[in-house]
Order: sequence, then C-alpha cells, then structure tokens
Amino acid sequence: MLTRQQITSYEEQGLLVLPSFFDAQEIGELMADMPRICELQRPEIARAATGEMRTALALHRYSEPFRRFMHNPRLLEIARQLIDDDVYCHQYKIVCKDPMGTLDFPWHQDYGNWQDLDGMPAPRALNISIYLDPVTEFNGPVAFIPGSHKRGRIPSLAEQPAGLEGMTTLARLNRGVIEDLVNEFGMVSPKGPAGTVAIFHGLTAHASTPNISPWTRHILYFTANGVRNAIRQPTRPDYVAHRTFDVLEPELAAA
Ligand SMILES: O=C(O)CCC(=O)C(=O)O
Repeated sequence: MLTRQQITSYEEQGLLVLPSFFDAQEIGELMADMPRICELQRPEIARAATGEMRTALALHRYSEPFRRFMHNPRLLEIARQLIDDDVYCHQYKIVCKDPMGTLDFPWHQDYGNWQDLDGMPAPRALNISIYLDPVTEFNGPVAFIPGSHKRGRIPSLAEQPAGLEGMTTLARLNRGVIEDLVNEFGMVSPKGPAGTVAIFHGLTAHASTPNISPWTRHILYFTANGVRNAIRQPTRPDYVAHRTFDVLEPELAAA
C-alpha cells in the first residue's frame, strides 16, 4: 500500500523507487525459472545474433512462477492505486543484460509506442520495474529524467534497437530535447538490491547503457494499464502488446 506522500511524489516525478519492496524468497522463486526460460526457443524470446539474451516477453504464457507473480496482491495494489482504476497487463517482460553485453536503449518515452503502435488512448499506463538482480552503476541501470512526464508526448523518431528486430521499435527522443529536459530536471539512475521496484510513468524519458560488469542484470517490467484505457489499434504481436483486457485479480502465493 502506497502512502499519500509516495503517490504525490510519483505524480510530481513520474518515478517512484521502493527499495527492497519484494523479498529474497519472492525474487528467488522467479529467478529459479530463468535458466529454463533462457533455453526456450519461442517467438516471445529474443536473442542477439551472438546468442546474447535480450528479452523474454509474455512470461505468463510459459512460466508458472511469472504467471503467479502477475497476480501478486502487492504488485496489483500499487498499480491500482497509481492508475486509479482496475488494471490489466499491457506488456510483461524481462529485459536481460548479459555480462559484458551490448544491449542498450536510447532515450525514449514508452507512451510513444503505446500511442503510435498500439493505439492506447491516453498516457495512463505505467511500468512497474522489479529488479531481479542487484542493479549497480556497472550493469546497465536505467537512467530517468524525473519530471519529464510533465512535458507530455514529445515528437520522436521510430528507431530499431539491435537484437529486437521484428518485435518493436522505440520512440527515440533527439539530442536537443534531452539536453533541454536534463538541464531542467536532471537525471537519476536508481540502483538497489534485487527486489527493488522502480515505477515510472509512460511519459518519463529514460535510457540505459550496456552492462560492462561480469554479472547479469535482469529487470522485470509489468506494464499496468487501466481497463478503461485498453488499446484500440494494436499493430504489434500480441506477446508485445497484450489483447486480453480482463481485470487482473490478486492470487495469494502458493503455500
Ligand atoms: O531495461 C532497460 O535497460 C531499459 C528498458 C527500456 O527502456 C524499455 O523497455 O522501454
């Protein structure tokens, strides 16, 4: 349950960090399924030509621990509180940064894709990112421009990130825009132990650098959307932009 102060802070910053929100056991249950997931050959899973893992989308389709986690009562409660509506899941993925890997993301707003490629009516969806590994300054943390969501949708250019061909493009923001935003708002890059949660607004500008460390960096992204804001004109595969708009109901963890 978020406090009034945390909700206000999210509304002001477009970003809210909850250190160690999930405990080691909850994260351990998810990570125990990672070696199996990494071996799967499925359209929802992308690797670079080098074999480096990139992303695993729509995890609920092939992983019972991740399916269950999608119904985690605390996860759904914070999503509901911030969206102020019943929620469904628009996208559910892990972004995997292998040790000394090459994956990075240019500055972008996620709502760019949600609007242009999925037909989402309003920027009411948000990302709840959950650190499955410790995130440090070395393993490719995500950098945010807090407050940038207040600028609304900023014109962008569709760019194809390497290794995600056929899955999605990104709504890249140009250098001048980023200079202005950073001069006004600064940048932050929340680090923290596994189990930390960073929630960010669909209009918050963010980017990330490659992982230069010898450790993996897995971050789980649960994109929550209000059921009344369901997408209208999807163009991406259903494992990228879900088509099931049923209200997510909490499920208690298995005993
Ligand atoms: O996990 C990352 O490094 C960034 C991912 C990201 O920006 C995105 O999926 O929109």
